Amino acid sequence: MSPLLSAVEIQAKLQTLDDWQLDGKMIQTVKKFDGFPSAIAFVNKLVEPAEAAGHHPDLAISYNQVTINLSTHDAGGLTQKDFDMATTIDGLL
Ligand code: H2B
Repeated sequence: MSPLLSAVEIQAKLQTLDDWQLDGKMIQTVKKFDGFPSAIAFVNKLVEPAEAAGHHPDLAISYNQVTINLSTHDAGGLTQKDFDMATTIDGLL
C-alpha cells in the first residue's frame, strides 16, 4: 500500500499543481466547462486512466462544473497515488 503523506509533503506537492486545494483528507479541484456535454465528456475521459491506475476520483457534476476529490481510501488519507492522478487529470484538460 502507498504510504500516507505528511502535512509537509502534501503542501509541497500541492504547490506543483494548479487549482487543487487541500480539503480535510482529500485534495479537491473544480473544473468549469462551456456546458453540460463538455463536462460529461471530460468525466468520460477520466474513466480509462482511473481504471488503468486502479485509482478513482470522487466526482460531482453540476451543469458545467465538475468537482473532483481525491484520496486513497485504503490508506485513510493522501498518498502519492492522489497526486499522480491529479497530474493525470490536469493533463486531460
Ligand atoms: N480509488 C481511490 N481513490 N482510492 C482507493 O483507495 C481506491 C480507489 N482503491 N480505487 C482501489 C479502487 C481498490 O479498492 C482496488 C481493489 O484497487
